Parts: sequence; C-alpha cells; structure tokens
Amino acid sequence: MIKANQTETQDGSESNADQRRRVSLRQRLPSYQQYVDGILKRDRSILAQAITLVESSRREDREMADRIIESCLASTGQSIRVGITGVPGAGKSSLIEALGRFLVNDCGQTVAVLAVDPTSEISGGSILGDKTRMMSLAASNAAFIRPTPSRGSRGGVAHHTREAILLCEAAGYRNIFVETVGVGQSEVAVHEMVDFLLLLVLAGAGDDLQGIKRGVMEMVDLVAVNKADGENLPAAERTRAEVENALHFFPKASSGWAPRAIVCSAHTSLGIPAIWTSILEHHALTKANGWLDCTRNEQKRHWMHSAIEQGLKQLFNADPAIRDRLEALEREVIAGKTTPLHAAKTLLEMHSLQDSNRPIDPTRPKG
Ligand SMILES: Nc1nc2c(ncn2[C@@H]2O[C@H](COP(=O)(O)OP(=O)(O)OP(=O)(O)O)[C@@H](O)[C@H]2O)c(=O)[nH]1
Ligand SMILES: [Mg+2]
Repeated sequence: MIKANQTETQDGSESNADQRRRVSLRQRLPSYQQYVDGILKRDRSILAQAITLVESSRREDREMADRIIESCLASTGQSIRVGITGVPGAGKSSLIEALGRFLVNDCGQTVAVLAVDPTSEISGGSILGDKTRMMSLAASNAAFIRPTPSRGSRGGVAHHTREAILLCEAAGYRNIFVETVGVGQSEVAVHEMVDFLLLLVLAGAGDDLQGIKRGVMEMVDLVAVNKADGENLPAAERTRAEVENALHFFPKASSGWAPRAIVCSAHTSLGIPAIWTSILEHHALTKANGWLDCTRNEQKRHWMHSAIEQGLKQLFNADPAIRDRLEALEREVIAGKTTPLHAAKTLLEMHSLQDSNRPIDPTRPKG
C-alpha cells in the first residue's frame, strides 16, 4: 500500500525516491544479529522493537521475528510466568505496578509486564493509560512494560504474548506478568501460557463471584480481593472469607496446590508480600513435583496445534475461489436450501482438492 507521504508513478509502482527512503529506513533497523545481541544484553529498546516484529503482520517481519526467537530459545524458560485477570477496573494494572515495585525495589528482582487492553483495538496500537499508570515502574531498568494490542481476538492475545514472553525471558526478566482484558476467553488464553493465575475481585464479589464462570474459578491459583483500603476494608475481609469458602467446593488442582483467597490493596500495598509469597510457594511446589515442566510442555504442544489451526484458517480464508463460493453458500444456508454442515463440507472439500492439485513449491526447504 502506498502511504500518504509516498508518491506513485503512473504505472502504480513506487518511485525511486520512495524506494530509497524505504531502503534507508530498513537499513536503520537493527540487523538480525543486533536484535539477538541486544535482547540477550537486555537492551530495552531493542527488546521493544523485537516485540513489534512479533506483532507485525508483514511477512518479512514475521520471518525475522521467527529467526530471533529461535536464536533466543536457549535463554528462555527461566522465569515465573504469572497471569492476572479480573473484571475491568478491578485494579489489575495498579496491582501489577505495586507488585512490580515491591519486587524491583525490595526484592532486587526483574519484572516484565505484558498488558493486553481492549482499548487498543480501536487505536490499533499500545495503550498509553496503563503505561502512564505504570510509569514509576517503567523508569527502572529492572522492569520492562509492554502494553500489547489485543487485536480483539483470543488468537491475537495468545500468539503474540507467548512470543513476547520468550523474548522477555531471553532478556533476563525473571518474573513475567501478563494482564488480561478480563472478559470472555482471555482468561483461558492466558492460563495456557502462564504458571500461576491470579484473579482479582472486588468486595461484594462473594455473592455471585461477579458472574465469574465456574471454569475460571477452577483455573485460579490465588484470588485477591483488591481495594481493601479505607472503609472498604471490612467488606473486603467478608468477601475474602466467602471466596475462600467457595474455593473449598472445587476439586483439588492436579498441581497439588490449594488455591487461596487474600485481601490486598494496590494503593496501600496491603497483601502485596503475601501475593508474592504465594507465587513463590506455588513455584517451589510445582517445580519439585514435576507439574511445572509437565504443564509447560503441554502448553507448547497446545501452542503448536493452535498455530496450525490458525494457519489453516488463514489459508482457507485467503483462497479466492473459497471466498466466492462462500457467499453463495451462505445465502443458500439462510434460504434453507442447504444445511450449514453440508455447506461447510462443500467448502472444505473444495479447499483440500485445490491443495492436492497445487504444485509443490521447489524453493521451499524440505524436511
Ligand atoms: N481504593 C483503591 N483503588 C484502586 C486500587 N487499585 C486500583 N484502584 C483504582 O481503580 C481504578 C482502576 O484501576 P486499574 O488498575 O486501571 O484497573 P484494571 O483492572 O487494570 O482496569 P482495566 O485494565 O481497564 O480492566 C483506578 O482508578 C485505580 O486508581 C486499590 O487498591 N484501592
Ligand atoms: Mg489495566
């Protein structure tokens, strides 16, 4: 696509000046080796640029991102990965900042924060709000904050964030926090990439657990009743007791960990050390009993399968013959002339038939 500040020649091709500008812009970008060296040396600016490559939909960027991640793989896996979920406004960002400050300032730890915010769906970029809120944490070299566009889909969150986690680990960040949008499927997506899931709730949540689905309660390792400060404290304590009661009704997790409920305040830092203690105890337990390795292996397997599914879906949707036929079949389904299942089968058969007739690309590496 030709951008607004580019000129187009009469035949629609890029002008020489534009080509030179684009090449010079590319030349200013780090080389593959500079990316890898920069990440391993914890150059935060290079790390941020590498995550931008991961998020890019351009083919060249994706290829570069894949090469970088492959080269960094040996330096990954050493962190504690924590997902933080909860309804909008529960205080997830504020709590991550308080926890991050505690870890960096009081425990000498390193922290990377990958936040996912629904507002970025509209702007298509990063969210400033969270970053501003997390500013005091972001000032430290021991911390890296990266609000990531969610792209409005579970897939978007999952693939980019997983890769961003690996890059942050290669940069030596030993604690990775992933903030979810707290709605729909995002908890499931985050649960599939972290070791520990922290659910933030607010006072009063005990009544109906704020509509939190049973499935989510089964995944959490710790429930923290946030905003337990000022006159809110007694209500938060009551909610904590109710949540703890509710947790007893869930079957014991296969990790051997018994989920807990505590009160906390991102504003007064009440409960922050207790949250950290829980995370460390969970890590020690699951490392010792083999659950951590087992889960991470399972997560990698799942990641591979979901990438295959996504890739197949992209191939299918990009097929012009399918696109044409799809609309006609949609109309037939709506008019009751055929069933949805039959229409789907017709399209899938069309696609697989085309695939088997497609010549094998000899330029692609074998094996
Ligand atoms: N009193 C009190 N207010 C808090 C606390 N934590 C967060 N808040 C306030 O709650 C509001 C929402 O906080 P955020 O940290 O943005 O919440 P969030 O869950 O990240 O919100 P989204 O990302 O929009 O879902 C802000 O106005 C915070 O100042 C707390 O511990 N006590
Ligand atoms: Mg937030």
